[in-house]
Amino acid sequence: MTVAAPVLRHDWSLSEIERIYASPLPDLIFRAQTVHRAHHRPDEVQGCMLLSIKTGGCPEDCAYCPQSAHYKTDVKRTDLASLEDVTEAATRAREQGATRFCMGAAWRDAPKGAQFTQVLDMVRMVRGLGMEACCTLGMLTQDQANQLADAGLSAYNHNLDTSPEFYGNIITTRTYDDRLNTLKRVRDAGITVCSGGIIGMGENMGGRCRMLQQLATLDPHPESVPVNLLVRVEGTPLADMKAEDPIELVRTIATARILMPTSFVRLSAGRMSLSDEAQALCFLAGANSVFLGERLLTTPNPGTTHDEALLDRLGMRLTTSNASAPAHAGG
Ligand code: SAM
Ligand code: DTB
Ligand code: SF4
Repeated sequence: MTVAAPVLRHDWSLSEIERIYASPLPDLIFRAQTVHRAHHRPDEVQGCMLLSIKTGGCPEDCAYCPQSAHYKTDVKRTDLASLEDVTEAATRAREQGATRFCMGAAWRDAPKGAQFTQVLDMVRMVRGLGMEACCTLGMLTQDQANQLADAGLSAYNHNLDTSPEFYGNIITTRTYDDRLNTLKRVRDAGITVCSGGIIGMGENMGGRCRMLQQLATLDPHPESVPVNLLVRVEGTPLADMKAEDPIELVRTIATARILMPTSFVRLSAGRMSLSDEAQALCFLAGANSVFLGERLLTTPNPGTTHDEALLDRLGMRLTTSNASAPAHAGG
């Protein structure tokens, strides 16, 4: 359900965002719910399924990431998966209720040549199954973005991850501007943008608001905004971070919902460390998508049986219709 011509703002100031974020929780949730209900069905969440199509050995040094070659983690490196294996996984995902299938690869940038052609084939296959297709392959050239668009890619995931000021504490092998440039290429190719970040990496409230400001001042807004709670993986520099207060996740989601009313806000990584009640609060705050299945890319996720039971308890359900790509202009 969408409402005609929503008023979307792209000029949010940091102080405005901080005021929203820090408002009393009942006020914050009320405002987020009001915005949410004007643009989305409050009892539905989209189910997305993730598959790691090329795992580990990544040359980037993202401090949170178990797939970085800079850190010694339990992740086993793999080559690019075969089209056959990915077709099987996508078919299973659809059977489990997913309407979006996301393929992730641990690359600094998308490769040229045969491997890229193979990814294009995967995109066509997923679209052929009637699901939205999303990829996250690292940085793209304009030509690669255009080819992905031609293959029918619905969305490209490329997260800003954190605020521009905090970014250097987390990643040194590429810049914030590199990220923004890829997002621009994706947008120019006509692919919808999926971009969000991670909370719980030691940033403060101002940092979270600055990240949200970066996302909400993109014009159009990203159609999809994944909010990840750091999964603290043994061997990564952030393994011993103190656990983030789930209420901060709820506040981040509610603020994202208020700033970007028509976007999908995705409750992404980190659900294994959230109670069902905390997840319910995230839905009240305007999250309208989750990843299904027992695995994200390399780390565990609650799994479909648990999620079905949770949604059932909440009187909610997975979205069954598949808008082949979000119909609304997004932002
Ligand atoms: N290599 C590509 C890239 O960085 O864009 C795609 C894959 S990367 C794993 C996709 C996103 O997953 C990252 O941008 C980050 O936001 C998220 N992510 C990775 N490890 C995570 C962790 N331990 N906890 C939470 N989110 C994580
Ligand atoms: C996103 O923002 N979160 C997903 C998806 N985009 C690709 C990935 C989460 C990965 C969590 C760590 C792992 O499982 O390796
Ligand atoms: Fe590589 Fe992406 Fe992990 Fe960074 S987040 S190390 S770019 S796979």
